[in-house]
Amino acid sequence: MRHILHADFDAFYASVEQLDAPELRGKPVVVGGSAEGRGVVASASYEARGFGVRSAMPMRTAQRLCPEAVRVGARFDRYREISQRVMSMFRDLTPLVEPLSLDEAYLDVTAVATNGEQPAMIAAELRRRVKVELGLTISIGVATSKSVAKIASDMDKPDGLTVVAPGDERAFLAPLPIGKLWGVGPKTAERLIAAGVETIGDIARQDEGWLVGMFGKHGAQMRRLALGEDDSAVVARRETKSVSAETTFARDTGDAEMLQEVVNRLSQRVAQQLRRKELQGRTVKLKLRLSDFTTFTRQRTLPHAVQSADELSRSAGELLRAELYGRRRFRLVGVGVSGFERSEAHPEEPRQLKFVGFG
Ligand code: TTP
Ligand code: MG
Repeated sequence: MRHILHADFDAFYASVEQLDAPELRGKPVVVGGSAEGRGVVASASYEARGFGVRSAMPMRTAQRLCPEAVRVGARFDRYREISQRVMSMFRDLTPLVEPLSLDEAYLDVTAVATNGEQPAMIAAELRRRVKVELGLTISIGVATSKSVAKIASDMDKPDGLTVVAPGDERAFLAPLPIGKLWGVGPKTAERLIAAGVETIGDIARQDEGWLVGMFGKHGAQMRRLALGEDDSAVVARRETKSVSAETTFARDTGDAEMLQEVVNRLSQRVAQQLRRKELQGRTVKLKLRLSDFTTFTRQRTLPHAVQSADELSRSAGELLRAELYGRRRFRLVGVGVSGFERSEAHPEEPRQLKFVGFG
């Protein structure tokens, strides 16, 4: 049996703003772009939620619902810094930490619990430590699986702790609306409700064949989750510190044109990874290995963060040209980027459920 925690900061961006500006504490605060700029609410303090303000709502609507709300622009560097600190607190407890976003992670504390500590106590102590050391509240769900822990962490927000004891999973889930179940989006929910299935308990009671008939393989999975059966593992992931690509030549070369072409190709590969991880970096690195196996790197830090293959190959190309002298021949070339800032093409758009920058 596993013991899993799902931890999620309360009103993360808004709480960080209230932490850094004490005059905002106790007040309705919304983080996001301005109404004039057609901004969207990224995070709303619980005071603002009392007025009906929610994430992903147009800022204009938020201001209509709560005219006295204070709007603050997002400060991603600060959120990232706090995120790194909380993730490292999690890792003090267990290496099995799976971040889902800046403010949310699964922790597998099975080994810690085997040493005699109750999972509920582990969670309570973690919440205390976050409050004392970061000045922020985090809600935690404790359960024997990821999916139940995630639902549990949301039950008693803000500043909540919900423990689902082993064996209680099915009873805990039964009264909850189907939309809480992982994988039940609005469309699936609509079809289920039309068939009279409204709670997770209703799903658990259905015949598996009926669910499979409606939703295929996904229907069987839905039923298992509704019964509290989920044996998916917590997959430890660390923050990406750098992204790189390199290649070793079949034959050493000193040909400037060919080397630049290789740099271009590697830059494309790196740029693709950066895009996928939504990262951009300020430090561009070129790695070189000579025929005699001497290996060294040259790097430069740019005034602004880059992501595109063009910008990468230009910078790496300049570093390369400075190394092409004499009869030097190369065995290996690599291109890398570090010094990340998260690329925020559309920072205020509703975020997807993924942990950008980790993995
Ligand atoms: P959430 O954990 O979903 O929201 P929250 O922490 O603000 O509030 P709570 O957990 O107490 O319900 O998301 C974490 C952060 O991610 C949030 O503070 C801002 C950002 N975010 C967006 O930028 N857009 C969104 O649509 C959502 C949901 C979150
Ligand atoms: Mg949160």
